[in-house]
Amino acid sequence: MRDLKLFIANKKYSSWSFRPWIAIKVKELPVEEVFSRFDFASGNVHFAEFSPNNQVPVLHHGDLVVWDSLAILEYLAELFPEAGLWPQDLAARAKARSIVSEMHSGFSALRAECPMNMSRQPASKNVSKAVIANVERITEIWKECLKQTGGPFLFGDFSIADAMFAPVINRFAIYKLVDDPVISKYTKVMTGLDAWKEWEAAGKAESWIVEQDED
Ligand SMILES: N[C@@H](CCC(=O)N[C@@H](CS)C(=O)NCC(=O)O)C(=O)O
Repeated sequence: MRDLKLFIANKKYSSWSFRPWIAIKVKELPVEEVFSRFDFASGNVHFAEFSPNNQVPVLHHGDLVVWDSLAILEYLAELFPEAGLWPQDLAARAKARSIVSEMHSGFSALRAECPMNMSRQPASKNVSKAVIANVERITEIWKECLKQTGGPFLFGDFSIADAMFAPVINRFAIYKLVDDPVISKYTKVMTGLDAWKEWEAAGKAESWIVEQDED
């Protein structure tokens, strides 16, 4: 497979980039990474060189351009069916798509108040009731999936569901939002992945600061 390029931004902060990136690494897909750092002062105008909506992530496959993290993951799942990006079982796949869609279209309070940040030292923070409700709902989803499948990932093997929730693992940890043994175990599984360690180390090594993602 030639000419597959994933355009991403800062590993410290870019939660949307992290989703397809971690799936590509875990499944060892032949996709080249192209890094382009944030420049919010300019409105990230340089993203227009490769992105139709001025955002990352974006996947280029030859002349084809696919944007939006979930659309990219769906395309990769079709391009590499043997990778098992979605669960094999029809009912499990439907459930995985349901929770992925809930993540993609929801939890805005958590995303706005608690940005992903690979360098933040874990410390609790005052959050709104809306964030607490988001955290409770995500905890409920994860616990139900892990109970039903037995883990170690949400649907047994690593899938798009784990990739889509990966930034939430970081948010829960750095803002100390959950204290639950099942969530701790799942967090250890995710943060123990070589792919996770590689992304985190690269994020920590970045010196650029995005003020609105720091507190
Ligand atoms: N729904 C989109 C969101 C993409 C998005 O918000 N990306 C952020 C980076 S994590 C971005 O490019 N921000 C730059 C900007 O909006 O100027 C997705 O899933 O890919």
